[in-house]
Amino acid sequence: MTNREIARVFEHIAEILSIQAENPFKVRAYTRAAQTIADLSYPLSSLPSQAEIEKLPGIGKAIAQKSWELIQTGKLGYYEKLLSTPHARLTEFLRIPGLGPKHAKLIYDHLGIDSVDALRAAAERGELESLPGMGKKTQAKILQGIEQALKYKQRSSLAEMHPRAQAILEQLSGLDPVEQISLAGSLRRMRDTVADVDILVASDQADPVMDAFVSLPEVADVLARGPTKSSILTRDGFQVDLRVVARESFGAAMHYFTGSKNHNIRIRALGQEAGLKINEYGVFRGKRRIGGQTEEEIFGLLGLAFIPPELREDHGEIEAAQAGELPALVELADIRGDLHVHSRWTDGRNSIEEMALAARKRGLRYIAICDHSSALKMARGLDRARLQEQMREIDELNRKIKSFAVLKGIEVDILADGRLDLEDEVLAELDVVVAAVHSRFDLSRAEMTARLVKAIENPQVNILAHPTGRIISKREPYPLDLDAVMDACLACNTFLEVNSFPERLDLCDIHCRQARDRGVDLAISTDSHRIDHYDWLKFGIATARRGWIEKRHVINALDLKALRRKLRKAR
Ligand code: DGT
Ligand code: CA
Repeated sequence: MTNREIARVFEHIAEILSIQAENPFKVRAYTRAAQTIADLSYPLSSLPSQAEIEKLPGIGKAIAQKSWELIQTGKLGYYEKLLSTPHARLTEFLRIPGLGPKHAKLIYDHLGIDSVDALRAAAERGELESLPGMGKKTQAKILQGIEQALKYKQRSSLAEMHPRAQAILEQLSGLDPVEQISLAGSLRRMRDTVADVDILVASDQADPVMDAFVSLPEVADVLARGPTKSSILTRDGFQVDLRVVARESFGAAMHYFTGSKNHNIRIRALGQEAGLKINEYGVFRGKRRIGGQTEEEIFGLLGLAFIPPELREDHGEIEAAQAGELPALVELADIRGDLHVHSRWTDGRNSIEEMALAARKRGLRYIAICDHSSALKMARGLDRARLQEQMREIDELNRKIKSFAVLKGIEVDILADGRLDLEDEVLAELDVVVAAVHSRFDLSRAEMTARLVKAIENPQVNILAHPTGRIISKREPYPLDLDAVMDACLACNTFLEVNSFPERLDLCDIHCRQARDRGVDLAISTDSHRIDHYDWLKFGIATARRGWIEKRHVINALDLKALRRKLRKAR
């Protein structure tokens, strides 16, 4: 069974248990285990024993035992028993916004409804409104939730959504009654994919803000227009939720609606231990409100330093904050150069000079021109002769251009057997060698690992580009023993890339964290094919920040002299 399949079993168990109103701690244990397993970089089934599974974070004995049973037999007795209850079918209802486990069970218990189609029909006939504790309003909300769930099952990429959200934010921030405004939700945490856009406004006049929001030019459909919350559907098909709160609650609402949910649950529990109630309105001791205007205040009342949004996943950030050991995350301004840039010589749109000047204008001090090698025929990859011609152009440019350096590089293809697409003595003339896989994604895990390790061990190679080959929502990472890859990097002083290309973000956040833990340094690169692609650097930075990466882990945060030293040592 794959990690995904195992994680799915545990997620489903958690959902069934929540509908059965089981102990919330038990439900959460399964959710956490599912998350841990889904995020692993190697197959759970490669672990030799139940005891090894139990060592994973967030997996206790009972779940380790169930994992082992699944791996050994492909089945799980406990799960099969749950599946035979009617509640297993009701988990479909949890995909409907506004419909929680309690209502799911209530609807089933009273009406015997166990499918979304039947639920929709019942809601349309008005049969839900008479159920205890429901009413017309809830019924309408469920109906709307069903429409929504059917329309938008997919998540969009961060890079696709971020600029659109920003555009909406800018239009609203100009309004008079808007005192403060911010993105919230997964977009503020800079997750690589997001389901919707969450925006938060502080204002004492919600009405005009809501009016402006639902009449934005982007709006295709108004899903809800309320005094504190409105939702729209944009023309390009994504949902934006706007919440307006009082200024004194802005920090509390920001914290709550930024999430993640798992992080919030932990923070609320910490509050409880300290005798405090923390919700989206503020921090309360008994009836008395003692904070909530800023997020800093909330963390402060718990004795914690400010936790950057990118870290709020309950992946250890709360423990780190308690110990005073939060990482000093890398920032956009730390970056000195870009070590993966294309030009018109292959599939880029701009000349080397244009790429250089645009980078300098953005405050960078160097770029490495890394065009493709000849194996990549689609991109008119460079052979030895053209590469040498390109190197002469770069020499000339460097004589001309001031306070900036263009490094000679290549994005050399890694052939199926791990050899490179250019001879070592050609590569030796370059400043930076970036190696990448662009073909034969079908190798086995062992073959792919050996292929990459061989490239990493080549003394000419400095950086492994987009190491896992994933294309967000389109192509899974190829099977790979990333631990072995990282060990090879460490042994040979080779670095891993965080590719900022919107569909890649590869390494991903979790793999960045793994690199940090293993001591492998990173290059955060844009892979720009035209000058405006430099904008993508912020997504690479965000990905690295989500992986707890600090400036000291990033080789292109070094100035040119230190970078050259670092690279020379590697070659
Ligand atoms: P998404 O939309 O799936 O990309 O991810 P988020 O994190 O933006 O999730 P969303 O939009 O459903 O909710 C925004 C935030 O609101 C979420 O990160 C945390 C908070 N939140 C939502 N539902 C709950 C909840 O049931 N409990 C708690 N503690 N927080 C919640
Ligand atoms: Ca969201």
